[in-house]
Amino acid sequence: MKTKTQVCIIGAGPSGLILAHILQQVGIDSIILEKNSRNKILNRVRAGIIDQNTIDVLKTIGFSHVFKKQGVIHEGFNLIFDNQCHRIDVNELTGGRSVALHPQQEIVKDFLFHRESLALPILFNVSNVTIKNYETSPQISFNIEEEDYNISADFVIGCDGYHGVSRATIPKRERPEFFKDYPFSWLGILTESPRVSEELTYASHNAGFALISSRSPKIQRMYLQCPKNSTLEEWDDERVWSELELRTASDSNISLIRGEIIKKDIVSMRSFVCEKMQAGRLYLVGDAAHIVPPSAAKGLNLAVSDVCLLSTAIQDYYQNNCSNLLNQYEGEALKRFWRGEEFSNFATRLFHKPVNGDSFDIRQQTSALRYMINSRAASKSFAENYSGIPQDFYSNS
Ligand code: RFL
Ligand code: PHB
Repeated sequence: MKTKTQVCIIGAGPSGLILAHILQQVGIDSIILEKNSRNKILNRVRAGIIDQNTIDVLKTIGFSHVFKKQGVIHEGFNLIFDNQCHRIDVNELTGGRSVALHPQQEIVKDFLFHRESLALPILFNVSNVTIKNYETSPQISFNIEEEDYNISADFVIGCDGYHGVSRATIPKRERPEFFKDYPFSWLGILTESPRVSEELTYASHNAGFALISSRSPKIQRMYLQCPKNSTLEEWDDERVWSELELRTASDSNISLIRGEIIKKDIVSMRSFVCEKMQAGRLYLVGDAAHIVPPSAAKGLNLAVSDVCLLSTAIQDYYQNNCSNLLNQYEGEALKRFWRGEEFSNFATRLFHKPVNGDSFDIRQQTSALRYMINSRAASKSFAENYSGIPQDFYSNS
């Protein structure tokens, strides 16, 4: 096994795999260390929607074939409230920007298979990852099946998600962190049933939020707002379907078709940001540094935004012996992250039933939804954020 590399990447989620791919394309070598098995990472169900910025990145780095498939590009979405269905035409409102239904497992699969086809190093079932000397010359030690291993690297990149070890390596007193917990969760289901609409449907109802998304023409992904401490035992299939039907009922022809529920999970809703994204030669990327509630489908896109900034900076370091972009990484990434965080928080408040909300809160929410539907300025602003703020927005601020 190699014991030296230019970039050691912790975590084989989308951040780690896409970063390794971009680095490889510009001749920079990396090793990926992943704590889970290959099978587990290939079967992890998470994001469904990617925005225009991520679509553009995937196209640029050689994955454009995905977007030629029918039904992948979504030019808008449906929003149901007061039992009326409104279509938000994202493409028209933004002058040509869209989102894509491209499930996270497909992204992980594509990048993993590609890396394996090139026989590039990725180690699974790695435990006890420890990062030392990250200020000057990183040393990464770990175990695989009780055996000890060590790697030295020019850089170590934490792509190991919210619960990873990389962020925790930086002393807590050096990490300014911001946290917001929401007073509800999501119950997610995967069901074997046909697609009922060509685009996603978000519903804001007195009984709570619901979302109809999809994974394939035969497998649908749906979510329901549920109490924060809800357990799966409280949600038998009959209750799930009747709540989904109640919350998504409307004057449109979107009508759920019940099928077998093949997976149920509870998703926590929280916002978190660690403003220390660099410590010496250790950098944090994606969920390792920050998370958003999934209401506005932003988390993976913000991770890909970090990957782009950092890969360009690492390339500049090796090709031009210049550290300026590396030094700017944290500030640039945080500017983009806080935009996504604010929008995710906004969408969460807009769509969800306020918990313990008094009649004042509920009237404010209704007014905000009406404004979003009826004001071109408001729907334009939503569409601009949902499809991903273009990168040139950040060039002068
Ligand atoms: P990940 O995907 O968590 O990957 C981290 C990887 O690191 C590994 N790891 C370690 N490896 C080695 N040593 C350790 N000590 C390690 N600790 C952890 C893990 O096993 C894993 O393989 O982070 P990454 O790559 O930054 O990607 C972030 C995205 O996964 C996340 O932002 C999105 O899933 C968020 N999200 C969505 N984002 C979107 O842009 N669009 C969506 O439609 C969308 N839907 C969602 C979502 C997140 C959801 N949940 C479950 C919170 C829907 C849901 C329900
Ligand atoms: C999903 O398909 O999992 C999904 C889609 C849109 C969201 C959140 C999750 O806003």
